[in-house]
Amino acid sequence: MRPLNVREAVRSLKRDGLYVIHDALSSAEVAELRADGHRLHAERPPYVREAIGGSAGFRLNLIPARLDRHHAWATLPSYGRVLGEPGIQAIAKGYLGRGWGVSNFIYDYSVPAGTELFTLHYDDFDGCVCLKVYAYLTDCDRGNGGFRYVPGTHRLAHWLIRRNRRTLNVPSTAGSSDYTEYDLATFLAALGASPLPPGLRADYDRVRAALKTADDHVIRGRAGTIALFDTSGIHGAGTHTEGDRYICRYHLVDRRYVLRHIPAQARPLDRWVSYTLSSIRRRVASLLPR
Ligand SMILES: O=C(O)CCC(=O)C(=O)O
Repeated sequence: MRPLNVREAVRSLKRDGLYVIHDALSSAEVAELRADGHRLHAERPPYVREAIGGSAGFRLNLIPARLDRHHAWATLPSYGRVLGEPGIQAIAKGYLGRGWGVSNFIYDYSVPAGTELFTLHYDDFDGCVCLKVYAYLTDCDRGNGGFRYVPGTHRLAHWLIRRNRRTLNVPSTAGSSDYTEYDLATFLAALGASPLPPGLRADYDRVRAALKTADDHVIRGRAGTIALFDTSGIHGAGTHTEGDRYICRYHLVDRRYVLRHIPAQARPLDRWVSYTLSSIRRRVASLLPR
């Protein structure tokens, strides 16, 4: 991978929720990642889950704990290819803070079906921050379901997620045990109904104008491009009408998420502090009058 400008990446992620690195991976690195995904799809080892699939396309989900259990790391040399890069590590630390971890890794290969691959949405990773490292393994553009991201929407969604927990009770549209997904209509309705703080009002107006042309927010790139994005921002894949599309993505999560959902990845000191604090909280709560 070519050297990355860490400071610029973190600044852009904070401002836009997105940072795109064109031609980040060499063609040999892309070929290695592509081959690993196809091989796993053909072999279907027990540590790989298929989220969707069929004869034409596949979406393979790899979880670090499952790879540990099956002693499978050696069979997947390309996994560390992107994540092991010092630039990616430094960006993850700069954006997510220390103690970040990896919740999962996905290979996603699709052929044209004339349908939208991922409707526009944002993800709530249990109120924590998730940064996706999304690598293009084919050239990606509007015709083959290009990835869309509406810059700046992550700030609004972060605010909404925090507030939703207390008051708004926005219903989710999809999800799993570790994250929840909300669609665009829900997002706009909830924001429209909320008294936004002055700093976010301008963001809201700008974002609403941008959302009318969401299809213009396709992030075009050649194979080897990497898009880093905060999953609280409005994003999704477009309609796939021509050519194949192959991407892989790493889901990186902050320390709070690691402690709650994947404690095996937490540093022993962090685990100890977290355990001690929650014991103290429980003890104090038990002493308070009901
Ligand atoms: O595959 C894509 O282009 C979109 C992926 C997506 O929406 C997600 O990771 O939440």
